[in-house]
Amino acid sequence: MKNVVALVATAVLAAQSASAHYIFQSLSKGTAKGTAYEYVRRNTNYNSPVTDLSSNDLRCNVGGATGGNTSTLDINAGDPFTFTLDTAVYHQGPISLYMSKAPGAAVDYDGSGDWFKINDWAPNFSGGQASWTMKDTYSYTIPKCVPSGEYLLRIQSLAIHNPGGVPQFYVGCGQIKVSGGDSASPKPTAKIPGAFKATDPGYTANIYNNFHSYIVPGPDVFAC
Ligand SMILES: [Cu+2]
Repeated sequence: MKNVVALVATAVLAAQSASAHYIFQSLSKGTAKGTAYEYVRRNTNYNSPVTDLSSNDLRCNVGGATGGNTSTLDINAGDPFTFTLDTAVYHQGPISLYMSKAPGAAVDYDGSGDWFKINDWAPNFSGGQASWTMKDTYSYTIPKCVPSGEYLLRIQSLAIHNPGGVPQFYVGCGQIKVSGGDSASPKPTAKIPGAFKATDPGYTANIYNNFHSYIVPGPDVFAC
C-alpha cells in the first residue's frame, strides 16, 4: 500500500512539473489577450524548453519552422502589442523580444535571416536583491522607424538554472505585417542559432550567489 501511495504521489508530481512549464501562446494588438495560436506559430513539443544552443528550434520553438495555418497580424509601426502565456513565467531569467524581416510572407519564413532585439526585461537590482519580470503577459511596441513589411516577432524567456542545471529557452514566434514604418536599418543583428553562446556571462550567471549585475545574452537592443 505504501508503494502504491508513493507511486501515485510520484505520478502526480511528474504530471504537475510537466504541465507547469509555460508557452507563449498568443499575440495581439494593444494590451488585450489574444487567441491562442491565431498569430503565434504552434509548437509541437508540448511545453518543453529548447536547450541546444546550435538548434534551429531556438528560432521559433520545435514545430515553428513555418507558419502552417498561423495568421499574420496587421500592425502599425509604433503601435503596442502583447504576448500572453498559458501559465505565467516562473523561471527566473530575462525576457527578450526580437524581430526578423521575412524575405516574402512571414508565414513562409524560417527565421534563418538577421534578427535584431527590440527589448530586454532584465533584472532590477535593489537592496541587494534581484527581481525579475515574471508575468503572464508582456507588452511592448513595434519600433516606429523599422521598414514596413512582414516579420517574425519572437519572444524568449531564458530560464536560468545555474548552478547545476542547463539554461532553458522558452520561445514563440508571432507573424506580423508592419505598416507605416520608415527606413531604419536595425542593428546590431545576429543569427539564431549563433546569438547565444555557452560562455555568455548572462548564460553562465549564478543568480543565487553574489548576484549584483547581469548582461542579457544576445545582441544589444535596437532603438530608433
Ligand atoms: Cu522548468
